[in-house]
Amino acid sequence: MSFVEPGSPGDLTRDVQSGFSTVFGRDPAVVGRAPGRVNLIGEHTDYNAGLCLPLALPHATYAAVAPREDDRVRIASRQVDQPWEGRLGALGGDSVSGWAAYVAGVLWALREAGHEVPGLDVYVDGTVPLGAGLSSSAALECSVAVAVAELLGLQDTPELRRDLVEACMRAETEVAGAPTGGMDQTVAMLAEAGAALLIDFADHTTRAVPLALEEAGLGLLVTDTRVSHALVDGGYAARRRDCEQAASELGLSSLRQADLTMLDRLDDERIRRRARHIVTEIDRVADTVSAVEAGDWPEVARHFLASHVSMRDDFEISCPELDTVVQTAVEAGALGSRMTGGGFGGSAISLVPLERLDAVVRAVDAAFVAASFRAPAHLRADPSSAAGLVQPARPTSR
Ligand code: GAF
Repeated sequence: MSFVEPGSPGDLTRDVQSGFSTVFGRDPAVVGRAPGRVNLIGEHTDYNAGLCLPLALPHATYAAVAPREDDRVRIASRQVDQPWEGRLGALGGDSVSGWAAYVAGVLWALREAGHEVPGLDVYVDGTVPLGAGLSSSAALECSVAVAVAELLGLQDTPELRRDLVEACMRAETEVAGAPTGGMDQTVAMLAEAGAALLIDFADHTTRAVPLALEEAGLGLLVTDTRVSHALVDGGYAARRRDCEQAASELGLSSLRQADLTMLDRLDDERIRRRARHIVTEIDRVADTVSAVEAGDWPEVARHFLASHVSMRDDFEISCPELDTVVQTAVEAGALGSRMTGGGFGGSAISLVPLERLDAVVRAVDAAFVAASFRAPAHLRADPSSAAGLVQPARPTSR
């Protein structure tokens, strides 16, 4: 059974440092690390002032950074051939697009927040699968944010972490152009190892929900369908617009205030279904937290399946590959399974008895061969810790 491995933090730190040195001909001053995420439940609820329950993956992005004497910014990555180079003043403009916009956007947002970000060299590397719906973008933003915060001498406090979440969200929505809701950046900056993070987007409060998976003989299996998902494509924004239309027709500031009976007032059948997904999904998050805290894993699994059906039928963001993972995983012994993340491809998450992990992976692989789908990739989602530094800043020759 082969999984996409998270890699050892020591090796990855050395790799990103040596990649930086090869590209820029000097040592980095600091290395930041930020995890990818998988969401247990609560999809498209963040921009509806709702609840969600993500966790940090052990897979992470590493950003090696050093300040420069001038006002230039150079951004390079081991995963992407084309480096980006420009001036500090160009960071928020049209000159930066694609992956580099997530990095440039963070620097721009920190400057907008009043920080004196200097010219920088940035090199990134890591093990978060790209385009798999596992928040490689937020991991990239947050790894850069923690590294630059250290260079700026900012103290690592809960307030700073909230400010960095804000900066990373602005990078994503205003510079990269992905109209996302904030779940990914919040969990990357605030997750706790061994727990999922309950986020309430009505007031932006968070609470760690410990996941006693091992004790229950369970594991979380993430299956990347390798159907590439991109949040800058139109589907995500269209769902967001439908939700905003529903709230506005109901005279509410967000669908968090809606209940199922109100939805009959929505004339358009599609808009009604979109709203029904959000209203029922928010309830499922609350019920899942209760079930996790009661150790009632079969109940958690029932919510997984109901969530998947809601996303497939009401929100219409699943695809044949995701539906195949969910159905096959359950037939092969998973307690529950659901698509996770923004949808239109990406990954599914399955709650699996440890002794059935092998069988579930094999069954999904075989089902993909039978359906002539591209081979999927699998990874173990052991709940991990939030973004941080992996190397303390040290003086550099500026
Ligand atoms: C993506 C977005 F970035 C998040 O904000 C969230 O809306 C998620 O899709 C769906 O739950 O990851």
